[in-house]
Amino acid sequence: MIRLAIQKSGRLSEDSLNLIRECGISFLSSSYKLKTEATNFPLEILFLRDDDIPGYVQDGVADLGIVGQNVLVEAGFPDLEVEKLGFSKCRLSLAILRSEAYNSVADLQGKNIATSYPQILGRYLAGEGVQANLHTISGSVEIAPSIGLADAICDIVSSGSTLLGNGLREVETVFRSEAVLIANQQLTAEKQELLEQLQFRMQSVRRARR
Ligand code: PRT
Ligand code: ZN
Repeated sequence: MIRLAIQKSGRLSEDSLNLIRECGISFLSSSYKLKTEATNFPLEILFLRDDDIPGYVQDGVADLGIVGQNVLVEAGFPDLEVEKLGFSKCRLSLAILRSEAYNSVADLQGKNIATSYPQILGRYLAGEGVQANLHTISGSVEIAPSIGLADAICDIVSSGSTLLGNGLREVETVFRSEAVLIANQQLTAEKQELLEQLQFRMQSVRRARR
């Protein structure tokens, strides 16, 4: 039996469940449950908040997980990634008020930047030789500039309409993300074999979708 953690309710949930189903795995799903067992594959599915998934897989509470690379890398466990899944594509971008002038990332020197991704942003700015004051906030990052809380933000963007609606413009792409399959690094031989079977099926599903 192998244990897979997926997001309980959010942007990754439906695509994660669909992928498992398309792999030919059946299970009884009910949205209020915390876990469920597959009926035709030795798989247990745990439903968790996405932020908790990398740590649980690192610690072996779950053997496998499906999570966005943004959350995985921010949590500090990039090495757990074993397979790109091709959904929930998005980017982590820097944005400023539309009325502000902007030439290059050097313009952010000494500025206040609000983000939920201080690790990824901090590394990016260090690589660009820019020193800024990062303010970590967990939600509603995009309203920070208009209420005077920050000069810029760094947040997840997909269509860009949230930025537009908050009078912001995207000025730099910091990180590109998609959903990935992650695995604990000390799986038993039996679990490793199950992981390989799952990866094989996931790759077939992706090929068939193209
Ligand atoms: O409750 P839990 O902690 O599990 O979920 P969550 O609220 O932290 O995460 P959730 O469900 O919002 O997102 C899960 C993952 O989906 C993220 O970590 C990303 O990997 C991925 N993803 C893909 C996105 C988006 N697209 C996205 N657009 N996550 C968030 N957004 C936000 C974005 O920040 C913006 O505020 O959606 C808003 C709309 O985006 P636009 O650009 O299309 O307007
Ligand atoms: Zn989350």
